[in-house]
Formats: sequence, structure tokens, C-alpha cells
Amino acid sequence: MSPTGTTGALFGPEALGRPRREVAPGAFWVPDWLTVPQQAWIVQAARSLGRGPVPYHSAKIGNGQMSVSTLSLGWHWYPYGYSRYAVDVNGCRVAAVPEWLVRLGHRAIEDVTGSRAEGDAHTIDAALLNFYDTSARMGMHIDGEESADAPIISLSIGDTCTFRFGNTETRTKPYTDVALASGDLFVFGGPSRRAYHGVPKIVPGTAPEGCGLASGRLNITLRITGMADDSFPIANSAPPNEYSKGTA
Ligand SMILES: O=C(O)CCC(=O)C(=O)O
Repeated sequence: MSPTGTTGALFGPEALGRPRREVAPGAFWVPDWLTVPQQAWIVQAARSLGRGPVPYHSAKIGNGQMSVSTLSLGWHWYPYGYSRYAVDVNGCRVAAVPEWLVRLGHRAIEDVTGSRAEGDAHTIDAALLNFYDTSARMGMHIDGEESADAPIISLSIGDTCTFRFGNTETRTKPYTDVALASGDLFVFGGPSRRAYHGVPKIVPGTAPEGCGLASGRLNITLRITGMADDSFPIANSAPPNEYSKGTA
């Protein structure tokens, strides 16, 4: 047996207890979806996308400020809507979603549905790139600014986090804590599309060698907003208390 085959059987995700699983109806966790070289390439791209036209920034929510630093592509997310322009940063039009992220969106949906046609039909129009340092958190919230019900696709790179995936009724229990590690894919749609979720913890020192991040975490969510091009600047808004992504 080749060394790869041997180590794959002994130390692959199945053997080490990270099999893919449906965490809640319509919510799929696929460990190790991205290879380490893919992760490193994405981190590099995420850094260069931050050079403009709009920089990463920590959104202000009410009197507070998010501890996560975010860059929007395609449509700019701000509390609590989407705009083509970075209305709460520098007013510039945001960069388009790059083709490679659109392709990752197709393949993620193909992977969790098992249908090439469903994957190809899922064309994202927005991506949010979130950088967490090791003390950053994201409070329990619903992704509610999208009028479309299409699933949210989430990619993780760097330090492992605790990703808390809850229910559609309350910010509190019942929820499931998932250790999202570097390279993991998480997709939530269907009955779980409007479930509360958040990131209460980053686990320092867990980023794998070569992933492009020595410390901290990059999360990328790929979204279909349902926004029409003429719906500038606010097509959808929601009460802060219900949707707040503020600190946990
Ligand atoms: O960082 C994560 O895994 C979650 C990100 C998130 O919930 C969001 O961007 O709305």
C-alpha cells in the first residue's frame, strides 16, 4: 500500500473522528474541504483584496463595535442591509466577487447536495471575509439581510473556532457547538437557513502550518442576497436586537 493510502486509512478524517455530518436539518459540516495549499492561496488573495477599493473594517453596531474585521465583495454588508457602496466605511463601490469564489460556491453546493446541476445553479453575488484575531467573537445572530433563501456557504481558515449553531427561535439553547478547523466547509440552508449562529471562541495556536495565517482565523461566507441592482442603498433592514452580530 502506498504511504498516502496507509496514512489516509490511519489518520484520515473518518479515522480521527471528523466525519462530515448534518448538524441540523439543512446544515452540513464538511471537515477538510480545502487543502492546505488552497487555504494559503485564499489567505493571500484575502489580504490583497483588502488593499482596495474598500479596506477591512469593524462595523459599528449601536454604541458598540464588532471585534471582527470584515471585507465585503459584490454587495457591502452593513448593519442592517446591503449596498453596492461601502456606506459606513469610505463610500466607494465594493469590488466584484472574484470568479474563483463564485466557482467555490458552485462546488460547495454540489458537494453537499450531490447534484452538479444544483451546484451550477447556485451563483453567489456577495462574499463577506471576516478576520478574527484570537480575542475576536461574533454574537448569536440570524443572517437576515438577504431576501433570498439560498443557503449560506462558510469556509474557515487558520485557528479553529467554536462555531455555535442554534435554532430559529431563540439566541439560546438548544444549539450545537462545532469545532470548525482550517479548511472546513459549513453550509446552512433549508429549515436551518434562518438559524441563530455565532462564534464565541477562537482557539489560539491551532492554525496548521502552511495555511497562510500564523494566528487568528479567516472566515468567508458566500451568499446570494436577492438584491436587485436598483435597490440602492438599503433594500432590506432588520431590527438591531434581532440580528445583532455584536459581541457574544
Ligand atoms: O465566522 C463564522 O464562522 C460565522 C460568520 C457569520 O456568522 C457571519 O458572517 O454572519
